[in-house]
Amino acid sequence: MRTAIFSLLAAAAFAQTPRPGVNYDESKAGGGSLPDLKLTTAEVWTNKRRTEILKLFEDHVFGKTPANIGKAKFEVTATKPDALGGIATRKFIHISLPDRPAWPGMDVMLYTPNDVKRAPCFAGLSFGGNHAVSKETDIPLSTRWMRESKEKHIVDHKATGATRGTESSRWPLEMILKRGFAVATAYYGDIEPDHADGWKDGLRAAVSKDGANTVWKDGDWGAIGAWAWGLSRIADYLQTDGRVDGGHLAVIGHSRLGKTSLWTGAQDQRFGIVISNNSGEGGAALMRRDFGETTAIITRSFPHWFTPKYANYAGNAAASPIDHHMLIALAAPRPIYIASAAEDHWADPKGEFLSGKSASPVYTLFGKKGVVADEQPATDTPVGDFIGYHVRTGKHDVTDYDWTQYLNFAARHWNR
Ligand code: GTR
Repeated sequence: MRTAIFSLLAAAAFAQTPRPGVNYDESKAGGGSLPDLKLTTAEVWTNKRRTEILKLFEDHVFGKTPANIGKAKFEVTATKPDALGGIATRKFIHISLPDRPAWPGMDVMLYTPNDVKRAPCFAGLSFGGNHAVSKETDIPLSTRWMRESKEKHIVDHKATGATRGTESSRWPLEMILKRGFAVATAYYGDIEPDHADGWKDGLRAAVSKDGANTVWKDGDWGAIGAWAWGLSRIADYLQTDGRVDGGHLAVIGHSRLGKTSLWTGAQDQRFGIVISNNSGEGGAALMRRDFGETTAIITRSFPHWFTPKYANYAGNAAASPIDHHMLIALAAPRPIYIASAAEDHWADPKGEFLSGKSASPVYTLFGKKGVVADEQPATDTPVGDFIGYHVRTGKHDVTDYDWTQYLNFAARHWNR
């Protein structure tokens, strides 16, 4: 009893302590000298350099997506033509791998605007499941593993009715649909539960010859790679749906799912726009800055997100052949948007801006302009041409302000 009380008190004290040893001092931030993008011509970039950089990210950061996973199957399981008060059609699509029955599959929720014949579409994963993204109460509750939430909406890692709509502020469906865009989303835990052993019940074990006994080696994929694979299967489906303009797909994600969105867009060029919302370390932020979350911290807290080799750069980012401006560059020449939040120091807003700025020369090769601004812009002042950037007032989150910029960015690039 005494020990239990003591450890409760200790845990409470720990929770209130600011993360020790984390640098928030701009004068101590690194990142002055980054690996060279080695730019020559647009042609050499497209045919050679891009592939080399993609391989560096496979070898050192996210691991390689296996080539032999097999063909996915798509089944439309429900269609509601008058969703969201009649403005949209809502569909559920079950994606499975018939040759890999150990993977339980994923349920995509697709909203298409009823007044558009074929709508451009945003695709992104959620942290809480389809029933958390939308407020519509007839959406099946996820039955899969759930992350524990501080608000205690989630009990025993299973979703309850109390979690309906809890992520809806991050997915302003009406606003997106009324601008003429479709939205496709799925729960990231359908692909692979997000904890150290989650892969054993997810895609990675299901497609590995050693199953849950797999020993992950340098260059093997991590959870971010698995989630990114799921987004590409959503793209496969979207390109077959008559209500979606499959030539205009954007991939979007927040935080760890923003890292995922960047890695998806790097590998899958069918996504014509890539959006990173507060992706931070391992995403848009430069690892050499060592500001806020670092490579050492992230590979200690979340080793399962990456290929094992990424941990070699803990405390030694200078030894890494990549930095994250190169991940941004992998989107080129497609438009990419990087968003930060002013109070999200953990994700290093300035480091996110600087990686956009440092990737901008790739766009010059294509006669396009990147982030344009030399300095990080003032709060709530979006900048950029083919690399959009803003730092929004407030915390680590996705807000209507963020979505307004993404919708404007997509409308501008896709002439909507
Ligand atoms: C944090 C992690 C970040 C970010 C975030 C999130 O704990 O340190 O890298 O991914 O989680 O996904 O909400």
